[in-house]
Amino acid sequence: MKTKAISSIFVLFAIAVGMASMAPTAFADHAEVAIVTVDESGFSQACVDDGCYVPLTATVDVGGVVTMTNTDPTGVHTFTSGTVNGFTPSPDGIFDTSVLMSGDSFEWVPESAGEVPYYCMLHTWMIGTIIVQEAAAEEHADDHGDDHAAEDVELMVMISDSQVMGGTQIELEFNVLHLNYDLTATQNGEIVFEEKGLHSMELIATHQIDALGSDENPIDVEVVSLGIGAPGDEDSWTGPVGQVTTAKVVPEFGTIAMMVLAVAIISIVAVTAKSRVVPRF
Ligand SMILES: [Cu+2]
Repeated sequence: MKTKAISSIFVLFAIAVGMASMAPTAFADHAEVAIVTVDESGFSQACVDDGCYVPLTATVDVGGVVTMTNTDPTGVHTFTSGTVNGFTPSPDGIFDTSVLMSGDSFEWVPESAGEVPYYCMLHTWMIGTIIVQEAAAEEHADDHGDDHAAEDVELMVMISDSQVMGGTQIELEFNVLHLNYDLTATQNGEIVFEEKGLHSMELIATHQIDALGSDENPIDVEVVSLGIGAPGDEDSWTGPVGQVTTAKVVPEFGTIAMMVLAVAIISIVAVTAKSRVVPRF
């Protein structure tokens, strides 16, 4: 697998799906989603905190339709998939609206599940995320015989890594706040990192591992969800429990950067019957 040294490209994500009974129209809601730009987002970065795209994180099913519209009367914008590192964009080619004049729209139909970050190539402070989920989640719910209609609770964890001073820094990016999880990393069958009951108040958590992965000796990273909620208050935790995400970490050395990214591999899943949607604290 080729990795670009300079920019933070990741790969990987994974996971999926627990369910619960809630709003019946939940799935219909993900068949299509509309994303718009915030007025004057091209002139100032004032929109950054709340999001220069609305919604900032949009969820859609695989095969659904994402309609991206530039509703900002004061400027032109793009929706370009990829990431921005500082002010340096790295388009990943998944989609690109190219320049949208005010009022113009673009439709994109995602073909695979995952988390797709995007930005505006003209104003790199404008960034957003589209979470593409398996429409199959729906059928799963039915399998549980939950006839009051189901709604997904999906947990996504994106794992990326970089080499930092002789070790590996693992960055976990979650789509929910307050995830409690176990993190284990193994290399050659030996545990090189293991911590149980971790809690992430933020969407991003980083962990330093004192080992380097290589093609021959990749590091396997495993994240197991324990539930979502305040640390120490297990009884009130919701969300997928026991979901596992793994990533095989095989850094490649770049010619320039000390930061090399690697990554990948997906996997997977498990389902729990009891969970609630979008926890709030
Ligand atoms: Cu823009």
